[in-house]
Amino acid sequence: MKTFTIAVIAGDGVGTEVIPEAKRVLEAAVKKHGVALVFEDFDWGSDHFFRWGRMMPAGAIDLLQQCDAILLGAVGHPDVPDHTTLNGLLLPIRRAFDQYANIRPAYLYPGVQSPLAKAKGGEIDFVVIRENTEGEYAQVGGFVYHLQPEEVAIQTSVFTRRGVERIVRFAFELAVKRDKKKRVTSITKSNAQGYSMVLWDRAFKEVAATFPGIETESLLVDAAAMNFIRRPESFDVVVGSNLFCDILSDISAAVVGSMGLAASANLDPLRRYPSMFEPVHGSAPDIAGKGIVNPLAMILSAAMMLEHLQISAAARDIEAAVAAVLAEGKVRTPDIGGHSHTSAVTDAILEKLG
Ligand code: GGG
Repeated sequence: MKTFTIAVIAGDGVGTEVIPEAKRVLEAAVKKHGVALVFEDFDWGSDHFFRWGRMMPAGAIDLLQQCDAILLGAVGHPDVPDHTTLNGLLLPIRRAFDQYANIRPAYLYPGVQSPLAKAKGGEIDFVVIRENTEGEYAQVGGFVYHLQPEEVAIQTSVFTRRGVERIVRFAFELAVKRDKKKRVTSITKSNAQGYSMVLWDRAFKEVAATFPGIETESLLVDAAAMNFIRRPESFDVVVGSNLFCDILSDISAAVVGSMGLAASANLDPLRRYPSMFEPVHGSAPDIAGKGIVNPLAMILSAAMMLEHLQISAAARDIEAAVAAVLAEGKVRTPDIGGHSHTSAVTDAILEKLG
């Protein structure tokens, strides 16, 4: 029997609630396909920070590197600054394993109500591809006159030709593979960011020329934000920088019904290192501990992990089970208009998986 080792970082807040649900579903899904998963749990996150002064131990990356993939719940705690939690755990993992492609699907499941009155199930179906290792998240900068009245903060974005070309090429290859609208939309703000985003636009044009069968569109990020709401059905693959696509993928998640349905994959497309799979949502301290968090973003992220590990039949089984439960509409958490508890949603998925 083929066995995969999965590193599991539940993290903070609702992360600790959705991870056990994803494990239950994964175990049931792979069993039918002659595959075994061994979960290695790491208790890293804000509690680790309170005890040891760091979000994860010094040797964390070496431990993760031995695994086939990483499942992450959420990071963030009201008593720890957000830049500490993010720079202490999530961002170093993305960079250490060169997980340069962050894939964030936006699909309006039949049975889920979009806040957009005219949107019908199945009609919104696109993927946001976020550059995941550089750009505005490069952490280059510093303070001058730190904490003094005349304080200065400098934050520099880093856009490399290699980094832009590879993410844009990834987006085009995905548009070919999806075989849907065959359209790639590039997001920049080159009227204001006259160096980095101009480099992006040039690289986009050059890569696009090598994919003659794919239609292209270039939007400024403000126009993209508007069009995600005005004409979401027109998008197929959307590619943009680290910060822009982080923001836009919150809009796309809202448009397809809930952040609680938004899955994501942090991929090393070259498969040199483990890739990481996490819901787009954070630790959600406002609902943490109430047993009402929607587990489906985590469960769908776990399905993306199975797809990446080439256990595709099991991934498809999970996606079909999620679609069936959402279409029936009997069991759902409050974020999508229901009254069910987190574990009841997982139970319904397990029932569909048989
Ligand atoms: N699911 C992991 C998590 O907690 N994400 C929330 C977050 O703040 N992510 C930052 C980012 O993806 O840039």
